[in-house]
Order: sequence, then structure tokens, then C-alpha cells
Amino acid sequence: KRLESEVRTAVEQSAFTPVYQPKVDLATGRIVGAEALARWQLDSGRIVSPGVFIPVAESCGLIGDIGEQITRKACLGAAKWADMGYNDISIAVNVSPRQFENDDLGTMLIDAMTTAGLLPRLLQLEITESVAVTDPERLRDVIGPLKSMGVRLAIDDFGTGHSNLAMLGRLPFDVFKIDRAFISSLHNDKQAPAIVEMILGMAETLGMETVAEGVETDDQLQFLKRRGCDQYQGFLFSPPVSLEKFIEMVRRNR
Ligand code: G
Ligand code: G
Ligand code: NA
Repeated sequence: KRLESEVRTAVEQSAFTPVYQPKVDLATGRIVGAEALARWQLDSGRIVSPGVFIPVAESCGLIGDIGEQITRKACLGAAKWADMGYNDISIAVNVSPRQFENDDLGTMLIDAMTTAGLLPRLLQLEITESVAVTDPERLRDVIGPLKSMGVRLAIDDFGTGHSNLAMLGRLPFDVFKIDRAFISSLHNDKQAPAIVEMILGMAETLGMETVAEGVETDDQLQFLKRRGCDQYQGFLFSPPVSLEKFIEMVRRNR
């Protein structure tokens, strides 16, 4: 209860801000995007991680407000680097399943883009498999208008849910993000390499882009490169960083 009221106050103070984790093209080593990850900045300067506040925000109905703050700030961040000439670097925001219960989600996302002056093709939405599986019609209604503007759609934590090939082919996804659990087991679990290869094969069949999450070692990187994965993110390249640090990283990467 105490935490809930603190989150409520933080929402009013707009204390939630994004940090940016680079996504890197495996073939070229170039930064091609970033994922915006929410952080709660306390008055003391201390940073609270989403593992603490996202579950609370989801249960007390504040996840939409936090999602909106992160999305608006992240769109402004991406519009800033696009204006600096890095206009091929995308921004991905996480959309919680609970946000789909709000009829204004689509309107908010479009407003966040247009207010920031961000090109729709630079915005990517990361959605977990569960939304797609439980209510594909709802997903299509909300996402359809955005998709036709050029916004791209990614399935997050792919491989952990229950979607099947037939369903995936019919849904408007552009990107698979391969769950971190498969990447971290690549070299100490017999099944993980086969599962990752299967996901990459499926993506190729469906014409989807692939992103590996949580890449921490060079062995993992080399495996993914040999198997034709498109992009990766993870501590091996960089943890999530501030907007200033991200732009500096891009500058050095070019
Ligand atoms: O950044 P970190 O690894 O601590 O994030 C932990 C979890 O919180 C991740 O699974 C991530 O998807 C989730 N998360 C981070 N930022 C956001 C956000 O802006 N919205 C939602 N819905 N989830 C987020
Ligand atoms: O599920 P999602 O992709 O939103 O999760 C992002 C979370 O994963 C963030 O909290 C981020 O800090 C964390 N993360 C990013 N890279 C790595 C990594 O290489 N290893 C681990 N263990 N966590 C990572
Ligand atoms: Na994500």
C-alpha cells in the first residue's frame, strides 16, 4: 500500500524516465536501434528498477500512465537523435498487456509520435506473446492504424509463450525477440541451440526480423552470427544507458 501511493505520487511528478539499451546489427556491428527501459528516479537520486514498480503499477492501474511517460520521453529522445542525422536508428517501447485494456492506447501512441516529430517507421512496439494469443482481434484493432502508418511490431520474450505458426503468420508482427533464457543457455543446455535455430528458421520463413536478447558472451554472439540472427542486445555490447550516453555511443559507432 505504501509503495502503491509512492508510485502514484511518482506518476504525478513524472518521475519515470527511459534508459536506452542499444540494439546492434550482427553483420555490421552498427547500432540500429534502442530499447527504452523504464527507471524510477527518486528525489534522493536513487534509481528504482522496473522489477519493483511494474508489478505494483499493473495491479493498481497505473501501468498505462507509466507507459505513457516512458513512450513520450523515448519518442522525444529518438526524434533528437534523428534530428542529429542518425535517422535510421529506431526506438522500441514495451507495451504491457494491461495497456491494451485502455481504448485510448492507439491514440496516445500516435500523439506521442507526432508531438515528438518522430517518423513512424522509427517506432517499434514490444508486446509479449500473451496479448497476441489471448486477444488477437483486440491487438489488430489497436495496432492496425499504427501499422499502416509504418510503426513496427515485435513479439517480446519469444519462445516462452504458446503461439503457433499458423497464428503468427496471421498476426501483424515484424520482429521476433528471442527470450534471454534461450540465449543464456546456449552453451550449457542441449536443447537451447536447437530452439534458437528453430526460431531463426521460422522467422526466415515468415519474413520476420530477429533480435537476440541478453547476449553476454562472445560465444553466444558468434553462434547467433553463424545462424543468421539479425540483431542483438545485451551486456556484451552495453547495458541500458542515459540518452546522452546512448547518443555518444552512436557517435563513436559511426
Ligand atoms: O530494465 P530491466 O531489466 O530491469 O527491466 C525488467 C523488466 O521490466 C523487463 O522484463 C522489462 O520488459 C520490463 N520493463 C522495463 N521497462 C518497461 C516499460 O516501460 N514498460 C513495461 N510494460 N515493462 C517494462
Ligand atoms: O524483457 P525485456 O527485453 O524488456 O528485458 C529487458 C531487461 O533485460 C532489462 O531489465 C535489461 O536491464 C535486462 N538485460 C539487458 N541485457 C541483459 C543481459 O545481457 N543480461 C541480463 N541478465 N539482463 C539483461
Ligand atoms: Na522488451
